[in-house]
This record gives sequence, C-alpha cells and structure tokens, in this order.
Amino acid sequence: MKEDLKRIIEAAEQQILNAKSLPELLNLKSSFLGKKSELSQLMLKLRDLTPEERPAFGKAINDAKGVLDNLITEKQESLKSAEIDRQHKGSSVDLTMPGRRFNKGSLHPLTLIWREIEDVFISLGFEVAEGTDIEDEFHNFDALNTPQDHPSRNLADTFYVENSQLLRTHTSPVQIRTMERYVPPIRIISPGRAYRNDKIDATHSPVFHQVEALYVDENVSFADLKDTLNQFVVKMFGAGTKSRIRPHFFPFTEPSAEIDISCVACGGKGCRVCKESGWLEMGGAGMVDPNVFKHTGIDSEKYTGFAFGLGMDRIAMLKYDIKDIRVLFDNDLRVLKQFRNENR
Ligand code: 2NM
Repeated sequence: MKEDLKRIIEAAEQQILNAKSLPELLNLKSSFLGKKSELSQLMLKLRDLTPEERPAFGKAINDAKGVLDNLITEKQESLKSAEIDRQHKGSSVDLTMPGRRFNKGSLHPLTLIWREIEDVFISLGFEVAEGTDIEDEFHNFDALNTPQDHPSRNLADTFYVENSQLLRTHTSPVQIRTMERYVPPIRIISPGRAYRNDKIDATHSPVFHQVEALYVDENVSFADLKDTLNQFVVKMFGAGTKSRIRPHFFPFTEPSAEIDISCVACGGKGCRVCKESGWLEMGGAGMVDPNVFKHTGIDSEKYTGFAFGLGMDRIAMLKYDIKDIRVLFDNDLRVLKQFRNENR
C-alpha cells in the first residue's frame, strides 16, 4: 500500500505540473482528490490494516491530499495569469503606453503674490488678519479720522450698498477691528480686496488688492517703520532693493509718508519703467494718529504704532512684468497658463 501511495502522488504531481489549461486542471483535481479518486479508494482499504498501522497510514493519505491540493492551487494561479497575459497580447490595448495627460490648473499671479507677501510678513513676526468686503462708514472712515466732508466719502469715489454700508475703500477697517478687539502688542497684516469708483485704465481698476501692515506696542517708532519696510522690500524684490519715504498727508497717520522702492527694472539707475527717476511708488505709511487710537480704545499715551499700505496689484505687475492692470482681471488663459510652473 505504501508503494501505491508513492506511485499515486508521483503520477499526480507530474500531471498537475504538465496541465495546459484550467479545465484540464479541474479534471485532474477531481480525479486525484474526488470521491472516486485512487486516494479515496485507498482510504477504504484502511480496514485491511491492523489497528496499530491504521492511524499512521491514514495520516499519510491525508498529507498527500494536502500536498496535491496546494500544488493544484498554485498551478491554477499561474494558469490564470498566463491566460490574462495571453488575452492582453491578442488585444489592441498597449499597456506600456503612457497615460493621457490632463491639464493642471494654475494659481493666479495675484494669488501667488498674495501668498508670497503673507510668507514674508509672517517671517517678520506678523499675523494675517482678514475682514469683510462690505463694511460700515464707522470702520472705513470715521474711526480712521476721515473728516465728514472728505472727498473720498463721495458717491463718486465710494460704492455704497445700503444703510450706510459700503464696499471698503481700503483694508484699514480690518486694522480698526483688530485694535478694537485686542490689546497691544499687535502685529498684523491685512491683505484683501478694496473698491473705489475709479475709471478703468492701465493702472486703475474699481476692484484692486491691498496689503496693510500695522504694528502697535510701547515705543514703536518711525525707525521701526523704515526698517520693516526695508526688510519687506529686500525679501520681496531681492537683496539690494532700497525703500525711501517722502512727506505726505493721510487723515489716519501723523506724520504720514509716501513709500518708494528702488526701481526693480534698472536697480535705480533710471530707465523707462521708473521714468528715469530710479524710484517706483509703492504705497503710503505713517505713525497711527492718536485720534485713531481713541476710536478703537487704545491708550495713545501708552502706545504708538506704525501702519503702511501697499498695492498688491502693483507688486504683481512689477514682479511679473505686467504692463496693464486689466490683465490681472481678464483671466485670459494665454496669460494664466504662463504661471503653470509657479504653483505652490
Ligand atoms: C495706508 C497708508 C498709511 C493705515 C493706517 C491704518 C490704521 F488703521 F492703523 F490707522 N491702517 N492702515 C495706512 C496708513 C494705510 O495705505 C496707503
């Protein structure tokens, strides 16, 4: 009987390994492991053995069944994958072909500049504050020390909504609301959209983008303002970029100044971009007027602060050599596609 078992297993192994197809393998499976198989018949012959011989031999038959079953399962897998390979070879699908490319979107140049500006100010210790585009007269004008008869309040300059609500003409109301809510030290920037009823041309749009910085604490000085400005322009436009200030007037700062930076096109030597002056206008700045502190509940005897405002559209135009502000609002794909590789 031992010889029988050995012969059966060897023959079965040989045939299983040589099986050429799944149906053939399934036939082999039932003939080797099924009820009528030789192994099953061998089980019946256990009766002829002595009780002492029976357990070991029964186990040998079961082990043999296990070995053959594993062998069949393995062969089944390899025949299946061979079958799949064969199907692919015969069809027109070329699995080695590269996938279809799809068009990746790109960030708008203003979004890129917006994020870069935030990163620079965050690196200088500022936090980003945001407000709403619709504001009230108090936060847009009154609290900023703007006189009742100031021309900027006119319908001709400001978009009013209703009930003395308006589209903010700068992002300063964000600074006001921050000063109302927090105690110094306050170090924030407020990037965002602002609105003015301007005629559209190459440098004016009724919707534009501004970033304002505000630093309020004990002993904040004009020197702090100039240093912060310098650090910003160097990080934004590169080492060697300089900033300067010229006297000006704003209702909300005293003293006030206009900000210039050395021309990013010629480095200050004079060219067509800077109209031979070597300088480019960048925005306004000043020390927060004590009247503004009074409106927001900050003690102007204890605290001082500087603020400045910059045009983000202008910064984007300078950095990306865009000559007309309308390009930033047209969303012409031929323009936007050029920023594909600038995504972050
Ligand atoms: C500018 C120029 C100068 C400014 C002032 C304030 C506030 F709220 F602190 F008073 N925020 N922003 C400011 C000062 C803005 O934009 C050209």
